[in-house]
Amino acid sequence: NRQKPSIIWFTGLSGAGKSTVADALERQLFGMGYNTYVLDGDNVRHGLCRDLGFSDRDRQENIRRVGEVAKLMVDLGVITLVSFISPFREDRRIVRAMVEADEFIEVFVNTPLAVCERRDPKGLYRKARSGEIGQFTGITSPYEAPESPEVEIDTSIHDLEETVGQLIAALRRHRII
Ligand code: GGZ
Repeated sequence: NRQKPSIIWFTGLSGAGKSTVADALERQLFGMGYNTYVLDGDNVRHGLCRDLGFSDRDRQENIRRVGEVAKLMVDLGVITLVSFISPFREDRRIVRAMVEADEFIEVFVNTPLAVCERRDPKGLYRKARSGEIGQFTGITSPYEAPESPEVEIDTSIHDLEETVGQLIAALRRHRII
């Protein structure tokens, strides 16, 4: 199997489905024989970025570090799936510019805020509404939607299997796989 090492960058609100989709896509790609890795808050914010919180500056630094690691993974020949809210357009642009133009696929997980808030799997939206936690993306902290993402998905209208199929097709179209 031939693969083009690249960064598949998932951006979207908390609860939009980024990690679920990235994990399912990784399983599918791994099953097809590709060399893949998932970077997300679970493995990064507890280690590499455990000194960072959710201020604008900390998010910017979080994304910068994740971008540097993703670039190293690409140098190793890996299809690297990256799943962070990454709310700022400028920070995503900087990471995009770190690799070749055809090595960065931005996936906008455009699940409506109302749906994310209804899902509220960790109760964070409720806490954000009550003021228990501050600077929460979509409520008290901004989310800047991508203007021209390579792929756009919405987990409120398509199930996981359809969404993964949509992404596999996009990766073929972009000659990643
Ligand atoms: C947004 C927060 C916040 C605040 C904690 N704002 O749904 P989750 O829980 O599992 O994923 C969210 C995660 C966001 O971390 P990222 O590293 O992806 O953010 S960024 O790219 O902006 O640096 C959420 C949880 O952390 N979380 N507090 N205030 N999300």
